[in-house]
Amino acid sequence: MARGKLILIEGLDRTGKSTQTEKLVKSLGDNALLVKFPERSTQIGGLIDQYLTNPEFLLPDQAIHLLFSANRWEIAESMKRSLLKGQHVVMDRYVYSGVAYSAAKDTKGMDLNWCLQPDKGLLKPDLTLFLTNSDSELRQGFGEERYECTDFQDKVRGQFAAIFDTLEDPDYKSKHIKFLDTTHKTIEEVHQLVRAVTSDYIQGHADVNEFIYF
Ligand code: NYM
Ligand code: MG
Repeated sequence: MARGKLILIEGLDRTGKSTQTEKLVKSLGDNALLVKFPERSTQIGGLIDQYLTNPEFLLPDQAIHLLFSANRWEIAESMKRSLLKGQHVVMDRYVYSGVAYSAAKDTKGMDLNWCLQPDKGLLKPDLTLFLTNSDSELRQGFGEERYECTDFQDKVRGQFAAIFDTLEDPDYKSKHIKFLDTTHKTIEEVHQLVRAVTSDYIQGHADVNEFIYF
């Protein structure tokens, strides 16, 4: 039986990832599963949630980085089992967020390469949809969590660009990563785009069964 595809929707805060991952999973029907990172319901996820929501809960930048990665490793095996059963797995954030948000802190030694190492060996997405949006109202109205402010988001944007321009393999990038500009588009218009790109990919790669790894 053909394995399912690992599909990732990535981007900065407030670019519509959660809305779009939910809509995509629904449109794929019974055969798809939604996985959101960080997955806050596990033990490690509980620590991550405290770090994000409580400004007094302090951790060294290296430690929280490793917890975000460990949170992916916690779920890695069950994701692989679902894919092997033929289910598509749609993720809301994954390794690229892990690397970009941590590297944006400018902590000594935590460059892109350092940040990627703990995720080495995780499954690589078959298809990444990277959502960008330059609607000016998105620059206001961030939530209350750590990282949710304009200055830091600008730094994260720079790190995402550096990942895709210098860290990621150009051949992988051209085949497996699509950039979708959602500026001035409605939720439904973005969904139609996301759906079209995803269905094309699934149909065009129906017979590819080997996995790719970071
Ligand atoms: N985040 C997310 C990281 O810093 N590293 C990671 O590995 C992941 C998966 O968590 N501002 C950050 C980005 C977000 C925050 O995610 C919470 P969300 O999708 O806003 O709930
Ligand atoms: Mg958020």
